[in-house]
Amino acid sequence: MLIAITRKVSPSIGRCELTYLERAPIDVERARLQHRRYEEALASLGVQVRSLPALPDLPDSVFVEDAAVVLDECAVIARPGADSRKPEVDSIEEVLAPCRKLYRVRPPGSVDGGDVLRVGREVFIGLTGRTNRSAIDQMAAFLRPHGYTVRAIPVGGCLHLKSAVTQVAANTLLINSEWVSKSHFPGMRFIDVDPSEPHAANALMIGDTVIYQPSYPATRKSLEGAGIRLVLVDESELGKAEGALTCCSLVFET
Ligand code: CIR
Repeated sequence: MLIAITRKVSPSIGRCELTYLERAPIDVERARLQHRRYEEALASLGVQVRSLPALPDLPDSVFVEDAAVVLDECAVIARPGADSRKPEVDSIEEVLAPCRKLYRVRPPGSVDGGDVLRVGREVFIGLTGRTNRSAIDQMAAFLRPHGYTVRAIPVGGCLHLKSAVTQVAANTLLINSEWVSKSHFPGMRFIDVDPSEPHAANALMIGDTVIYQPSYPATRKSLEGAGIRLVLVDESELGKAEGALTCCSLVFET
């Protein structure tokens, strides 16, 4: 059975980290409502949702994906690149401790879970403003004994690797190749985001269904044309905090 860890939207979300977006007012109630719909979409797909309480002092803590990387055999507690986000890992570590053997990224390493894309036994990790070589080397050492190959992937123009590429079906990646090169993913099939929708590459695959945002109709057509079943969830309010779909949960097998 799949479990999804989520966290309620912090009342301080308006003070979130921003890298590529100008600050715009965030309607906290609307963000909460959209986030509840996201949790309901996960539940409708048979996922058991464990929704953690909001952390008022940690503006970005709704984006639980960045605090850890959970694999079948173990989990890595991340060390987020933004200082304001480093304390987010403590409560996630508590939640994961009974579920997995844990590894921890140590200084000078920093990594956001949003930079980590697992496809089968390959773990692709974006080199970004948040994630550095030291963390990638540490993760390679943790994961190699479990049979994973870790690859460092240059990313440019967006916050995280998974802003640029996510998995949407077996062997199939949804990609914005302006931000990450297809050459790093040999043997994969690709669906390109529509050029008018650069932010459209972040999708959350749950089994054979993909949770996707309604705000990218052109890319959505390509996904549907490829026979991919979509469940639409609007997370546009959290989009103002540079969040998307994968970042709002940690999904793993119980
Ligand atoms: C940040 O800049 O860290 C947050 N405002 C957004 C994080 C989004 N996380 C993700 O895509 N994995």
